[in-house]
Amino acid sequence: MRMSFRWFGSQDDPISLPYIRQIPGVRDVVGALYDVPVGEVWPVDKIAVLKKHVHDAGLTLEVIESVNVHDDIKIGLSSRDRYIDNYRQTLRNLAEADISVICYNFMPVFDWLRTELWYRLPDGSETMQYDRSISEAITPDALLEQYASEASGLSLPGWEPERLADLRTLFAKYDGIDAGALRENLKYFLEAIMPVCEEVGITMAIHPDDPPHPLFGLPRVVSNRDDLRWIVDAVDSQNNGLTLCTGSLGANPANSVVDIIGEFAGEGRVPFAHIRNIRWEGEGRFYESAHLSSEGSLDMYDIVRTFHHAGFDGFIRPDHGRMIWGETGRPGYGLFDRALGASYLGGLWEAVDKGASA
Ligand SMILES: [Mn+2]
Repeated sequence: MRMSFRWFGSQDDPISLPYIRQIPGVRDVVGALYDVPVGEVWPVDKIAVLKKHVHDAGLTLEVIESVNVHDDIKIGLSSRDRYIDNYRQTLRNLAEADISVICYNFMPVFDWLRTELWYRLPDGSETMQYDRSISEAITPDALLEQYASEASGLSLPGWEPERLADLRTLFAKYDGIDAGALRENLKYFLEAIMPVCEEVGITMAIHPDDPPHPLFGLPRVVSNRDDLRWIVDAVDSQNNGLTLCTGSLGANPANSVVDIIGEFAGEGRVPFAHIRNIRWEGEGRFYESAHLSSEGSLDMYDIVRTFHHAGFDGFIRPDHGRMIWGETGRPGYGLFDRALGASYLGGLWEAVDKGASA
């Protein structure tokens, strides 16, 4: 297991690499280029600069999160082939910098979604919360406005204003795209990029839908065990893998996160894991809790143990954290609570590891 930490780059992350270097057990940074428009090729020189920044701080960069997939690919428009060509070139360019894992998602229009970015917990910390009844009543435009005014001036990953500038046009393009069509478009994309992945040694790791259900009438096809099974079987290559995000899958109590880990990590199809906890608050409601089992609804010991038993040797990162100790910044991505999460997960791993060999 390699413990990693997400970083948004020197331009846009209030947290510096030297701070990340001081988190016990963390040696790997999960990074991305944020100034390349979705669908364009990531330039070799920009990747090299990112890599150098990370290395100069005494850290390594092998995981990219995310190389986003252009909506034309998800919709299956004829323009997709050009974007797929670009994606293939990006893969080659990243492989030149020894990148081995790429996290991506196939959610139409929106990435993750929360209805409250600063939900106050009884201990005074703030965290993100989701309430399905609110998401079903709000318009995407209103949500976008809420995020823009509440995100402390920092961009939110997956909610890039330029990409979402013309939401109505984007929504119209998805007209007639149901779950079946979206799935076939995912398969088309994977079949087109897998030969390059196999050639250059990159494993793709699809991130589950967050939250794991359809939104705004748009389909979602990465929400549960059967969806993951379909994806893994649709293109049966070891380079076609999953980002096992416990908080995303776990938001639906019907998903047995532990069983899903056992199944897919056991088959060696999980190169990357986001491990975080959530607290169910009733039908369609949850908030992102501190990582400890006692703070949320997921059993983190059971989760880590299942990864260990499956022989997991990929990358892990604490996912989102609460905002604590007066820290401000990008919701979910403060330093303190994620560092606590990394320490806690590292401790669980050591305990399981030593127990297994005792
Ligand atoms: Mn995640």
